[in-house]
Amino acid sequence: MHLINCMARVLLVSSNVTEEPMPVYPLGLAVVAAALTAQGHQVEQFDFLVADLSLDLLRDRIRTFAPDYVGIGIRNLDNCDSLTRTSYPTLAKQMVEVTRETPGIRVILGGSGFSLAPVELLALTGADHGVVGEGERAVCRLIQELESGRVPPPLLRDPELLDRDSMAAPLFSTELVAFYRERSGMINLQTKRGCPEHCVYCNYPQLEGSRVRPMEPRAVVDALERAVREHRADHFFFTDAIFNDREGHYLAVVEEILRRDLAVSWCCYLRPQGLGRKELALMIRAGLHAVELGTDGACDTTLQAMGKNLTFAEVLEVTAACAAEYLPCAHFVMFGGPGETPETVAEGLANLERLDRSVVFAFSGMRILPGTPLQALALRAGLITPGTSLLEPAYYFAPGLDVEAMNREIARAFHHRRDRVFPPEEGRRRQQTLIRMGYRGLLWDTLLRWRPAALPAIPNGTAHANP
Ligand code: B12
Ligand code: SF4
Repeated sequence: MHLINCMARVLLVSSNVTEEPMPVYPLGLAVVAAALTAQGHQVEQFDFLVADLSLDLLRDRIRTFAPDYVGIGIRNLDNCDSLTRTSYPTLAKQMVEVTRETPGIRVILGGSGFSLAPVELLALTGADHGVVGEGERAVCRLIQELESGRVPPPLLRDPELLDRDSMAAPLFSTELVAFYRERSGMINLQTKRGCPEHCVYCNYPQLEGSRVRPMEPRAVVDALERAVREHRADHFFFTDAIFNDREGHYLAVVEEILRRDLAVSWCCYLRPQGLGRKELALMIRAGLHAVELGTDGACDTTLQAMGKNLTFAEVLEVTAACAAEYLPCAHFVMFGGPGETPETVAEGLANLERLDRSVVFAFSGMRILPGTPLQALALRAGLITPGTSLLEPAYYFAPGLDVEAMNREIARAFHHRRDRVFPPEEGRRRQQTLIRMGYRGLLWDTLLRWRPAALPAIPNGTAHANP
């Protein structure tokens, strides 16, 4: 893209105030900030959580910075917990109202939450434009169009997925890094986009595409190194949908970290399949200190009904490899979805008992996200209608299943085990206790009773080990 003549002032605002399971750095916003800055625009970043949820501080920033455009990032629609429901989009509406107090500002929405229900969110908030999906190129084009006096449609989506040279590295803000290091002990980075799997409930392929698009390993590690050097960050979360892609691109990133001998520690999502001690050991040498496993189903019947392309035997194998390498791991498992019956609940709970030396988080029901195969299943089962807005959380429960009985069974099986968490509210309660005790980071790793062999020291006084 050519550099535009007109430089605009753009205020990027993160509307995410979720602190569970931890506050997360607004990475998408930082990526968009980098792309706009590279185009010559003057960009400032404002985080509503850092600003203590103060609309007055937003008002002040708009007054002092006098932006031409305000870009509001909507990351989450809700917390995906059927037992304690939340909904966040009204916050973005209030922010749009604040910008409207100053005439002439154009408001652009974007982010993963926004991209799930763009039409509804544009209508709800009254914003001028929205960018669906990847933002870095689309938002530059949108502003270029507007600056040239053209009138683009309200909703834009980049017609093509970005390639490895056009995915931007984040522009971290010193103020925000300091806040998130203090509050959650880590910041985040992405090494690739896309997921080729077809899990029925999941919208990641919709958000990022179904082709794995790795970033240049050197560029990823440059960003990591910059964050260490410029912001004293030392602990990271790689936000890839699946870090251990089948083609093994992740190993190139790991090797690049090792080659530069960076003293960082990090965690990521791993697919519990095709992963042995050799790969884990290499990652641990490069700083991996804990993993979140996308297990999702507790027995083969439900794994298959979810389209996971995964067996419970494979889950057991990877869990054993993690345990052998003293790598803390956590499983996230949903009950009540397609194919669930009282028999599969019993089988699943018995299977989970076999997951040694790992934490298990269980969830009741599956959030129905727009555009997923689960939405079609729910329509067919009469759980929702074509007119149901999925902006407010709706959950899939297998027709005929006694949900209360299932929840009781899970609670009973998890009772008295500190490495088993259900209902999710229980996780929040424990999280608050650990935070009060001064812990930061993933926190669930503190629920394991054994101490990992090569536990990295987390400077700034926070810990990731057992209390
Ligand atoms: C990694 C991840 C996590 C990690 C984060 C770790 C960390 N330290 O960062 C963990 C496990 C902690 C987590 C937790 C949660 N997550 Co999460 N997470 C993700 C994931 C996989 C990637 C997010 C990411 O960083 N992407 C990389 C960045 C670069 O991409 P991006 O943010 O989408 O930004 C791009 C565009 O959206 C756009 N863009 C972004 N902002 C803006 C702003 C403007 C103005 C514009 C124009 C464009 C734009 O441009 C960017 C660059 O292309 C997404 C799913 C996905 N594939 O996107 C879910 C996702 C964001 N999470 C989701 C949810 C619900 C949650 C939780 C509430 C779950 C829970 N109950 O615990 C919590 C909330 C945490 C919090 N404090 O906000 C949902 C949100 C939507 C929804 N259903 O409400 C998603 C989409 C997954 C899903 N199933 O739908 N999450
Ligand atoms: S659940 Fe994980 S593996 Fe399945 S489609 Fe989503 S990101 Fe891919």
